[in-house]
Amino acid sequence: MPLYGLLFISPLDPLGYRSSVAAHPYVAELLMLGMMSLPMVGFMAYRRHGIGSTIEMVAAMAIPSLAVIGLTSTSLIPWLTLNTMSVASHVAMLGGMLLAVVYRRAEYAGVHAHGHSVVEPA
Ligand SMILES: [Cu+2]
Repeated sequence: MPLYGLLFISPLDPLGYRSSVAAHPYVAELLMLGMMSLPMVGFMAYRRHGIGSTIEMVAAMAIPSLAVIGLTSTSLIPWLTLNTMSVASHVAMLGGMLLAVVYRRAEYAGVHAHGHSVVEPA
């Protein structure tokens, strides 16, 4: 998110990118999803999680977020508007991540036994 935010304050294009994403909120939300997924891939690699777990975590972020974006575009839910889409998308994303962690709690909780070097007590 911080890197994504930097896109909005480029001295080379102080208004161009900001105004173009403001005009295309769905594209902006999809870009946000990408810009939050990439660091997650890096973090999962840093934590030595496998490619399967990484794909699962990114899916857990993306699927709820994409569902919110899709639902927003249908106008089926009165409170889900372009004004609330981003917050709802992030809440859904957090919920998806939480579900993934709870579902794989043995992998995410406690001692990592899948590649991390664990410091043994002296
Ligand atoms: Cu975000």
